[in-house]
Amino acid sequence: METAAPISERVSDVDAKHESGRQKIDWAREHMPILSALEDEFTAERPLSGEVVGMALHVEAKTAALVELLAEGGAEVAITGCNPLSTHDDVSVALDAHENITSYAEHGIDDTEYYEAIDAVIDHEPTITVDDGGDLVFRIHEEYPELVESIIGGTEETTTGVHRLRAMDADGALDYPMFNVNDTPMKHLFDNVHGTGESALANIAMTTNLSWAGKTVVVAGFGYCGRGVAKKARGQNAHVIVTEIDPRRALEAHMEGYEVTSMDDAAERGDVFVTTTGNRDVVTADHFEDMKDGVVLANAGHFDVEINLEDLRNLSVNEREVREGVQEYELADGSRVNVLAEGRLVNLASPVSLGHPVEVMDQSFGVQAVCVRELATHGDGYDDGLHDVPDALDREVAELKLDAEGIELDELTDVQREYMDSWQHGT
Ligand code: RBV
Repeated sequence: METAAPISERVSDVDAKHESGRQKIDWAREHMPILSALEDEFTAERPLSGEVVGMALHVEAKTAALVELLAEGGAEVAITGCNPLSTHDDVSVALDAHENITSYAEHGIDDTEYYEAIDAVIDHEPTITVDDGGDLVFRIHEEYPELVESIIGGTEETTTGVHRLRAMDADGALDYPMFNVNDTPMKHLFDNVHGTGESALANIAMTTNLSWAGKTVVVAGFGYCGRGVAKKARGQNAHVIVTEIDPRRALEAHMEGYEVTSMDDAAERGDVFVTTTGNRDVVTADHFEDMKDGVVLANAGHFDVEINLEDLRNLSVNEREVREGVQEYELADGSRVNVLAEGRLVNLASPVSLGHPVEVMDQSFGVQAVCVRELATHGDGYDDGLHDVPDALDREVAELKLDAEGIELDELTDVQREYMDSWQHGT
């Protein structure tokens, strides 16, 4: 099978890219106290010695800080992107310059090249896999099952990847242990809520240069990402409408003070639509023709399936780029629908995108780092299948963050501990 060459052999101006990539990584590392604390431990103890870590993540500065930490911990690392538009080539080149890191990630590659890069990572015969969206773990199971034997385990970063893994686990088809990083508190309570909320809105604003104030913003899905987007949009003085398919989540959104209605109803009322459902066909032919002229559509879910672009193309009589990262579709009645970042996750795939804020990724990647350490040091203790992140590891990352912030915690007294552990105390 054809596999990709490392990025440094494919792009021009390698030295200049290296320099700007290095600068971006250094800035990020400077603001990642959790990874810095782990760096001291990893360089002293080298817990990942002898491991080969294969990764498919958004290759940009914060991810690079994680990759370098794993290399400092003794691992050989091979990495590629998990989305064709989220890679920063300069960061990819800077990573590739490290003696124990090979990066295959390149911006703007097509589907064939994307999988050639995944295959190139798998060619390193990883003993541990780190995924965002599950492309590595699924590819290994489907195309390289002979490698499963030598894999200790893996980790999964995002909601969509965890959905896929759950389905696989339920079928008994997940043949090595995987940590569900997304669902651990130190990840989704911060990354999905604040990270997606802040970065999706920031990227939509920067890509369009339009204001939130006074706009009607339709947020599809009130999961952790949706509630972050809704909260931050309200904070920017938008009127927020939420759409849901789950009665409890719809009620939560209602009790948070948002207007809740169907997408059919919201279609004609929104100025900006942000999808965060993780599902396909959320905005479709049923909706485009009802929309206001000049409406803005963006997706903040992992895959580019939430806004049905095929439907939109079929309905449109004209299509053009009206601004970098903004594609305008003109419908037969002359009304125009603007789609950002080709319907790919807007906070990472728009031309100005930087992904989630640094501090948030410090937490998510702190969890990733301790999970990789756990696999390298105690991986034998986990059966095949999907596992929660052990609570002690999640707590360790929280404590590192509190330390870095200088935030004090109270401690239970012995009497309090006894009270909490007892079922005999009553009124
Ligand atoms: N995400 N990564 C970044 N490296 O800048 N920003 C967001 C970054 C992750 C986030 O954790 C989320 O779960 C996933 O991207 C969706 O693909």
